[in-house]
Amino acid sequence: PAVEAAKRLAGYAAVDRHVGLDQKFIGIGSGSTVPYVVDRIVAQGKAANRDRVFIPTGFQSKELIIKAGLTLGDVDQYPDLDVTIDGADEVDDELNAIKGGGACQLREKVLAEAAKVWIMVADYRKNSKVLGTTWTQGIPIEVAPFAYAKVLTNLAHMGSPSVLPNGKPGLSLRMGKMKAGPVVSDNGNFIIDAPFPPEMMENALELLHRIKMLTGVVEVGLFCHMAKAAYFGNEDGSVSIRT
Ligand code: DER
Repeated sequence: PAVEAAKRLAGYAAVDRHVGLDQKFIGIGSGSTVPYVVDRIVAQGKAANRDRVFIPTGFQSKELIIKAGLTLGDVDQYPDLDVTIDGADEVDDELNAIKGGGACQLREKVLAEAAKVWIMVADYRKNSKVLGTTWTQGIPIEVAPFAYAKVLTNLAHMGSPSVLPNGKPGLSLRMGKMKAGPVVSDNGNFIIDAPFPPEMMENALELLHRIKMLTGVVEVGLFCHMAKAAYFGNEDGSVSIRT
């Protein structure tokens, strides 16, 4: 309940600050925090939402918009957004983020770049200094299925460990839980989770560029120098805002 309350705090605060009547074209991200963003937008009332269009970052986000009775749009029709609000798996003190826990990072990054303002919302667990401190599962990387084995090998050569210091699996192809075989993204690709040691995560932008250049990589779950602000709900009912 403390985490849910914190997610709600972050979602509400971000909407109150960044979704006004001037914001018509709004990107909605993925995960368990953005439903509070949508709730807060719906609470602004029918008149406020009548002329707005909401663009999703994937299946879950699309369903959220439809169920909320908001107008659904596509990034093809609305390539320039006023604001996109999305969750994050971890955020460092320079507003770099690990994203892709929900395997939606390709469309999320497209909508992040399409927006004049990109905002992250998260509970206190995601508020970090160096990426990889709290989100230890690794950087989610969307890869073309044909190339996944080669990309795994290249990531291992780059220094991604197959076993974490705590003994848990490290570098790996993300497997389905209630589905035999690997997770398949909304774009029909696989996801590799690649942890890296702290000294490599400290330079997230350099790591992003090195990973993105590997043949077969479609998109990397590192969002560097993109966010205008991150809103963290705290256990004590306060909200921390990093800009
Ligand atoms: O995949 C993502 O990047 C999503 O935004 C998600 O992982 C955010 O996490 P949340 O469910 O804690 O909001």
